[in-house]
Order: sequence, then structure tokens, then C-alpha cells
Amino acid sequence: MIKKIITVAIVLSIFCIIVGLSLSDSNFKENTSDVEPIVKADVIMPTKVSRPGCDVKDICYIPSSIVTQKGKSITWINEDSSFHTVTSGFYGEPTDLFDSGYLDPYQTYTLSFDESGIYDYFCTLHPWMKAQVIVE
Ligand SMILES: [Cu+2]
Repeated sequence: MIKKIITVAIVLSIFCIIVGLSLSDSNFKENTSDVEPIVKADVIMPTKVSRPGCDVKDICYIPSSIVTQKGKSITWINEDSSFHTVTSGFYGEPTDLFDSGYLDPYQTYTLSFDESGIYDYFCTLHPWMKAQVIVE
């Protein structure tokens, strides 16, 4: 009789362990797949650049100087809560090569460069925001 009870107890505990393991497996499965960012951008307009100061550390556009190859494209993303632009030339002296227009928060702008050279650009709304693309 005691042997029977012990056997049943062992079988029950093994059953419980198996059920517990399978439950914990399905209930607490971690998602280990790499989460890809929704937008891949090369240059970021970070927060707070609508106020002067980012120019001191040269972080109005990050990076403020980006090197690319002929035929490749660059994507900008506006991560600020204000509008910004990516406009060729310098403030007060646009070169009319490219102009993103006002970029909404989290809007992107992509441009491909077919000729090598140094392309300075700025934000038409914030004179202190300037950077460049170097096309090799
Ligand atoms: Cu701006």
C-alpha cells in the first residue's frame, strides 16, 4: 500500500514538473529576434536643435559631416519636435541643388548623390544648423 502511494506520488510529481516546464516555456518565451529600427537613417536631426547651442558641439545634424560614395543615397531623419530642412548651400545663400522642404517630426528625406564633391547644407528655419555631405 505504501509502495503504491509512493509510486503515485513520484508519478504525480514528475507529471507536475513536466507540465510546469512546458507551461513556463510557452508563457515566458522571450523574443530574442533582433528588433530592426523602423527607419534607417544616416543623418539624425536630434531633439532641441531648434534652439541655438547645438552648433557649439557640432551636433545639429549627426554626423555633421558624412562621407559617401558616388551613386549612394543619404537618408536624414528629423527626430526633433520642430520642423527642420535639409537645404543645399548656406543660410542666406542656398544653392538650389536640393531642398527637403519642412520635415515633420520623424519624417525622413533621402537624396542620392551622383557627383563627387562637398555639399554643404543647412536648415532654413535655424541658421545655426549646418552640416555637409562629402561624396567621394
Ligand atoms: Cu532646423
